[in-house]
Amino acid sequence: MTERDDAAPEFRPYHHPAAGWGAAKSVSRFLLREREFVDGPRAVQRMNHEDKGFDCPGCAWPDDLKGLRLDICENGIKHVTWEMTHKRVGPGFFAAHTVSELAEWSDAELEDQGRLTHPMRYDAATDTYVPVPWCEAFALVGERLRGLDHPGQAAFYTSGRLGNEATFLYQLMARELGTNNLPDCSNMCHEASGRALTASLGTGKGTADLKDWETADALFVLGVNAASNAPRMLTALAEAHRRGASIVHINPLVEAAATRTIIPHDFVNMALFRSTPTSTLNVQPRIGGDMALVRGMAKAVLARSEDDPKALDREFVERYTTGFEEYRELCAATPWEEIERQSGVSRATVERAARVYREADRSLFSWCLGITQHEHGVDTVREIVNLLLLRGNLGREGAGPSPVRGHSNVQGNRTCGIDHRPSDAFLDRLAEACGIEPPREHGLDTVGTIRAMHGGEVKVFVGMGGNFALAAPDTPYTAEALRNCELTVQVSTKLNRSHLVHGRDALILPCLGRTEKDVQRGGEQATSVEDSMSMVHLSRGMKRPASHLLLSEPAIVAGMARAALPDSATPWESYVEDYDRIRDTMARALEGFEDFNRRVRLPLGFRLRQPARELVFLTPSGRAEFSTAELPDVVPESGTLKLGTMRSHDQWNTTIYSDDDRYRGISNLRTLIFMNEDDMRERGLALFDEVDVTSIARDGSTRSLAGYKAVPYDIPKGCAAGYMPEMNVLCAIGDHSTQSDQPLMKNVTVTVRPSGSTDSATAGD
Ligand SMILES: Nc1nc2c(c(=O)[nH]1)N[C@H]1C(S)=C(S)[C@@H](COP(=O)(O)OP(=O)(O)OC[C@H]3O[C@@H](n4cnc5c(=O)[nH]c(N)nc54)[C@H](O)[C@@H]3O)O[C@H]1N2
Ligand SMILES: Nc1nc2c(c(=O)[nH]1)N[C@H]1C(S)=C(S)[C@@H](COP(=O)(O)OP(=O)(O)OC[C@H]3O[C@@H](n4cnc5c(=O)[nH]c(N)nc54)[C@H](O)[C@@H]3O)O[C@H]1N2
Ligand SMILES: [Mo]
Repeated sequence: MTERDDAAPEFRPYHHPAAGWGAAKSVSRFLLREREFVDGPRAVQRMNHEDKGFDCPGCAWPDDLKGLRLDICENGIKHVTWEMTHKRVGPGFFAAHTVSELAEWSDAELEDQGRLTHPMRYDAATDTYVPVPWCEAFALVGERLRGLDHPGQAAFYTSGRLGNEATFLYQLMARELGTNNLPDCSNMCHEASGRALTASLGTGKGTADLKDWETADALFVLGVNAASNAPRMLTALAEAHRRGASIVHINPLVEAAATRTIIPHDFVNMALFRSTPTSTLNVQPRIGGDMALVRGMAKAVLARSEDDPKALDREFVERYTTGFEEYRELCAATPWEEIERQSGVSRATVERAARVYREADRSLFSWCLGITQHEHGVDTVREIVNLLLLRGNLGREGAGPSPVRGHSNVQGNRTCGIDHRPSDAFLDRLAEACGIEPPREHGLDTVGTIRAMHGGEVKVFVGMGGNFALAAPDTPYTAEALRNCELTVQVSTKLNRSHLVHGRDALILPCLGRTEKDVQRGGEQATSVEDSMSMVHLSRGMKRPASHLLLSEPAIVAGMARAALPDSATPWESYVEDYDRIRDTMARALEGFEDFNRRVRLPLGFRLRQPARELVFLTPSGRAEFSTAELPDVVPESGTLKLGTMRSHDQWNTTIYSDDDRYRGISNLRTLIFMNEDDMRERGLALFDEVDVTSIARDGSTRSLAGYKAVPYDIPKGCAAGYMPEMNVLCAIGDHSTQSDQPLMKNVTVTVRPSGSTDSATAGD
């Protein structure tokens, strides 16, 4: 990024297919910059390869079931290369720069320093980080944790990279200490999906797998920017199109995946510039309008079923579901005018989408943050399930719900115990398998932890990966919260903002990345991960570690645990010597992990059982449950817009690779706001005019970003979009869903006015 700082911003709408040569060019530029021409391509060949390679640390899209094809993507390559950079940030660097000085650097510059090499401790006298031996670092963590009045004064954050074995040890440590304060990144992404699917179907995960993607007659993709954030989905979409399936994209923006693609590994098509369409219908609801849209589709299906019995799968509904009559009445009682107004989509278009659904024998629904990061995220996912149930699109091939998860192992983290609201059944089994007495009281999630740190109730914060200071909402409030801690510990691979926004004491603990060899006393180790579709398989690094001082994540957890729990009967040391021993305990403690060590070594690993997939519903009624929530009011008030914060093509959450967003036609600019042309005209704005964006929180408080550039975009009137994490400043800490506690990152009420103007003169309508 630094090299392009002075370049002028550009906006040139993108008319090429997604992936293909544009992606290839971007990758080679990136490899060159990271000086990885030798190792990068070799590593990439080892990625996602049956049991011999490592799992791509990028997104959670599953590996090709055939296991033969190199199914990789531009952003996965960037992500791996980012970890394997030759640059290093060691004690010399920290000695040369005070923390106050580093705080002035941009986030991209911080990460660009390379891999962390030494454990470091903050020294207040010199305002620098100084090297600290591992044993002293662990001793400090142990001392502070033991010194707390009660274990609830500590919180243990997880970013979704962490392998299953380290995850299991981490939650075990927290629970042995006596707390369920296990905030994680899924509190910000798919908490709503988990809660909705549990309520409706009794399983918190999707039921579809890649085979289902390959056999569905209709694919519905809601609120995902697939070409950037799950690029391997492009292959599934293009193949679906080739075999004649319908593909409906539901998104306020027409993203690149909703047009055409050149499948990255399809070399013949790459050579001939031959692209495949990836969409048959694009529907652009207003931000937050999806629930009304899905309700409308259900209404249309039900109306049709009065003349056409085939429109509804009555047998399925009667046999496996409950609450159908109430839902049918609710749909009938929801007027079309309300559906049109709340969705922002005409009745004709809703009916068109409904017809695609009705005419398909097998339908699959996929979604991501565009659906979940709303007040009514849970209700919307349940509404999607309602629609699926109407036609028995569950428990059979080619059908079902398929949420696209974010971080590569975020789903595995939850499976292996990162849950601030664990069930009694989970805790009972953990207690039995590990001989501990876990706490029963629910713990704090991400927003709860920030508030508790701010209020002084949480004093020790441990971040297992991630970049909490930037990823969390309300950046200045979160910074105050972290600074209020007695001790912050960040287990990281690269320097980031969370190292500079720290507690009175602070540690940076550098760990091995997923691409690196992990050698313990028992030999070379592999760790397991679970993808979006519940496949668990082994990941084995092959690169020499970035520094001989790096420890593996299981070793770091064990080091902290032994220092904090001197009387623990858990064999921490023995676990770290050989991860098979951790897996043996996991096999006893976790549902579905029986015979773990053998099954995880099968060529493609194994799939965790999904009861709902087999039409077994672990709900109170023992059936799939229809929901009957009222439609929320999502129409922006006069003068305001609804803003969704999202990722550019060239970033990985808080890691920014460049200031470009290729598929949206943007170069050299991140401080922008995409707006509807009418909304711009009403405010007297032209392309790149500078604006002040002010958010209005539920409690009436306001937060502002000045000097953003307006960009006219094909987005419904009343809606706007811009980039996280810069825009997290606008997300008020109190604005989280009452259904999921997820921050409302896709639903921020804002006013936009030309920079320097006054409120009343220019606020549009
Ligand atoms: N390259 C890359 N890959 C990634 C990530 C990354 O940062 N970079 N992040 C990973 C993580 S942790 C996650 S959780 C996922 C995130 O994957 P996405 O969910 O794709 O992430 P966002 O960029 O937030 O994009 C959300 C999409 O939702 C749309 N949207 C906004 N509001 C609404 C709405 O109200 N309704 C509908 N239907 N759509 C809406 C936006 O237009 C955008 O297309 O990706 C993962 N993969
Ligand atoms: N406004 C807004 N905010 C959002 C979102 C949004 O859509 N809008 N999305 C939310 C979502 S879905 C998520 S998941 C969060 C992301 O939140 P996080 O997961 O907390 O953030 P990342 O940017 O993925 O973390 C990057 C850091 O992880 C560390 N790291 C990388 N690899 C490893 C590893 O192998 N081990 C360890 N220990 N550390 C490693 C590096 O030091 C790097 O700097 O952001 C959330 N914030
Ligand atoms: Mo995420």
